[in-house]
Amino acid sequence: MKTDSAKAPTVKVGKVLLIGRPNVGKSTFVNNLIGQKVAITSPKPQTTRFAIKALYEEERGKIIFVDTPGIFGKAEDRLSKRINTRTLTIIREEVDLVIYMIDHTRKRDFEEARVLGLVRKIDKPKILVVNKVDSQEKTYLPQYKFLEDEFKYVFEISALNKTHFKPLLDKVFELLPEKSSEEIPKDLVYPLINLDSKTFISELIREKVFLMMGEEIPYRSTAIVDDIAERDNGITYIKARILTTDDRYKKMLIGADGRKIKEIGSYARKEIALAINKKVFLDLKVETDPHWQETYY
Ligand SMILES: Nc1nc2c(ncn2[C@@H]2O[C@H](COP(=O)(O)OP(=O)(O)OP(=O)(O)O)[C@@H](O)[C@H]2O)c(=O)[nH]1
Ligand SMILES: [Mg+2]
Repeated sequence: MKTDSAKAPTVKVGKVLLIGRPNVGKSTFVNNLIGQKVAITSPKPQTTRFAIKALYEEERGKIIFVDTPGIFGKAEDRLSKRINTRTLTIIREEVDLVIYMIDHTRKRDFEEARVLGLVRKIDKPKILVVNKVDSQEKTYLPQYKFLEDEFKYVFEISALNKTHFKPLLDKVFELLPEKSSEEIPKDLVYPLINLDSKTFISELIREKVFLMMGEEIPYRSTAIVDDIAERDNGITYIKARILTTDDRYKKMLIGADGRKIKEIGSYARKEIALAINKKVFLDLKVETDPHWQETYY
């Protein structure tokens, strides 16, 4: 006689590490899979500076996606070094599955080889994801073909257009361990993301700096939220600063007649208001702080 029916129901539960070079689309994938912006994205490499853990939940189970900063081959400045070190620590954390993401529109290089070297050392089931299949740019896919011998599971997706997510997600669920509800580890029942609201808002501001400022400035700047206060009139008042290493960057961030900072502030304010579903007043200033990389990262 069957006795299975007496067993507690099980679901698939686990942590999935996303790893890849900067700019391959890791954060775009997590956001579009979860259906909400949890990690900021930009066309510039090195957008993500710390691991973001985000919960994906559906009837099959729960997955924590760990979106990591892209690993750089050469970490020249202090911030890059610190980001790399932190990412290396994160990838040593216990995970159940690894998604190694590549961008076929970029040549393989020693940076990619370094990431592959790290992936090889992780003794967990692995999935190779080729991203940006929608892209019309020149493809370097032949340079990555050899990976198909190494990775048992290969999926081609467009993180941007959300295509081919289903077969990938089916495979992720298939490979994750099955657990009864009592066995679900505590850290797998986060709220949606592991960031507090100050950090989340500062990330949204930082994203606008990445999107609206030229080459060097995003890497020499960060955003800090000092205060979030609900006023009686229903408006959420946010006091924040953009810190940058040098007076000349400060000047560029402020712009002629303060136009640039106004533009950054207005773009950020709209998105924050949308994210927290409240009216927002954003008091945003720019300050020079040559040491922010030591103080805040
Ligand atoms: N065409 C195309 N572009 C994409 C796709 N996925 C991401 N991108 C773009 O690639 C750029 C980098 O995306 P991110 O998600 O910030 O990349 P990341 O891997 O998180 O980068 P880091 O945080 O710097 O490591 C952005 O401009 C995205 O819009 C895709 O499927 N197709
Ligand atoms: Mg990212």
